[in-house]
Amino acid sequence: AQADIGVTGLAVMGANLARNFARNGYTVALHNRTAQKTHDLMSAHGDDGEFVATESLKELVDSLKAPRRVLIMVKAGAPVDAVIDQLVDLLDDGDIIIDAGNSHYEDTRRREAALAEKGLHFVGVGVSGGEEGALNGPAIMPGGSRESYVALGPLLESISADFEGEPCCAWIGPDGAGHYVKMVHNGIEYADMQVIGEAYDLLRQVGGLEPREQAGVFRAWNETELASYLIEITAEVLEQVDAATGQPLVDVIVDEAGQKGTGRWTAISGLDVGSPIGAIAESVFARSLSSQRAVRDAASSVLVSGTENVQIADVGAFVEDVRLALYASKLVSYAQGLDMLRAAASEYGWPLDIGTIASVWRDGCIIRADLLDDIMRAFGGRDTTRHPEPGTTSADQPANLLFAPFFAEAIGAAVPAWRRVVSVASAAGVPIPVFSSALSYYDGLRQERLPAALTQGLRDYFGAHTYRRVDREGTFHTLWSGDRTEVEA
Ligand code: NBP
Repeated sequence: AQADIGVTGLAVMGANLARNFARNGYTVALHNRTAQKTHDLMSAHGDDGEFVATESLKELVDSLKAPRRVLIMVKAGAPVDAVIDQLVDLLDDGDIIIDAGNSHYEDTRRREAALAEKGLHFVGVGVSGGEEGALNGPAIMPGGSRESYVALGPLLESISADFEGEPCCAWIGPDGAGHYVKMVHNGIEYADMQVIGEAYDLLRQVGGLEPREQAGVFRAWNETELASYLIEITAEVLEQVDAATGQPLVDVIVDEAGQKGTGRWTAISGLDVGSPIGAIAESVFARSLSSQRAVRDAASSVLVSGTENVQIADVGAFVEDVRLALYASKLVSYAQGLDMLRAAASEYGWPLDIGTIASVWRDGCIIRADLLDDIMRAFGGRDTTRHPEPGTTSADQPANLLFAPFFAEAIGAAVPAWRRVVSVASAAGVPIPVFSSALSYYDGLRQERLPAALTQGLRDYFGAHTYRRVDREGTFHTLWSGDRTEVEA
């Protein structure tokens, strides 16, 4: 036995991760259900490093050093269970099964518990960065036991992206924590893309800027605090001209956004853990709305616009307002995603450290951005030994990203522009679900009194759900159908 790690599932992601391990000096055993993929990988990239090609899972397992580390990279769902079932009988106590696909965290929790009973470590690992990241350095979010990280962490850290010498990989927390954090990363990614879309739509419909001009705008924005991978590639996409028609490519792409499910999972989990992640949920809904082609076609002939004729006197000033609205909305979606992590930590008993999680997202993943370094700092920096009580933050960490002095000031400076943009968009009839819901979240947070008081009154009226008072301890009910006096409940 000479291989350091085995990889089973050699479609694009598995093949690239295997090559990444080999290029970093590890001997990698290879396996795929259909052996042809293994042969193809060997003939195309066999000289990337040391590989051991195998034809069966038994052969794969037999080629591994102890504790054996087998990384599964097959289609999420039933295929993962099918591979685990075959591996269980081949492995020994203390061996490690790694699932690096996009599995749902509840599946990971279930698998981890079942395999722990058999003496095996099961590590659900979130991997972000697409095909290219897998090959050259993704962001890696491993869950599972801390013990398993001792044997596995060094391998993962050596293949991850690094940000100024620090690996974009750290132990996240037990059982499903790694896959959960990856899921929330994707939820934030949905919101990041939606706010970019809203900015583009406003610059086009209200500002009158064509895609090619906007490519320059986004390129300039990439030199500001918005600097990020997604802003950078927005410029590339907007600049692209369709060879067949000579039109901007964006104008010939059907305007129905697809989704593979991680945004939906994030929204569902946000509801489950009671975290107000409106900006993220709205970005999922925006994709769903876009895909309702028949309804949209019907609506456009039935629903009037009621818009005002909006004149933009100073396009340059408008562009800057939109930039600030984008930045503020983006901060809110990060604040919501991180708040959701805290709520989930409490729900599932995970000692999640937000500073360390932000550090992992600084490079390699799709949401990589200069902003994440600032977020990491706001949460006390990267400290892989800091494991706050589940659901809490340590003393040096803010209760909400927006309360950190750096971000309170940044969002405060953007608020006037943000309000102008939301007003203009509303008057012009341009849909901005995330810009506007993020602003409402901001205002909801800072409001001294919310209409929730009236909600409580209504709940007490129709359902005797009781309410608390601002001036006295206790729980109260008004006898609505009687003499309307108040009683202590
Ligand atoms: P796919 O998700 O397309 O899965 C194909 C692989 O699964 C092949 O190796 C296939 O073997 C294997 N497989 C299937 Br399907 N059913 C199997 C079964 N019952 N038993 C054993 N093997 C089975 O591959 P991918 O696009 O490389 O993605 C892998 C994972 O990584 C997924 O969870 C995905 O969501 C995640 N991910 C993908 C990206 C991305 O950018 N593509 C990024 C991040 C994460 P075969 O060759 O014999 O059919």
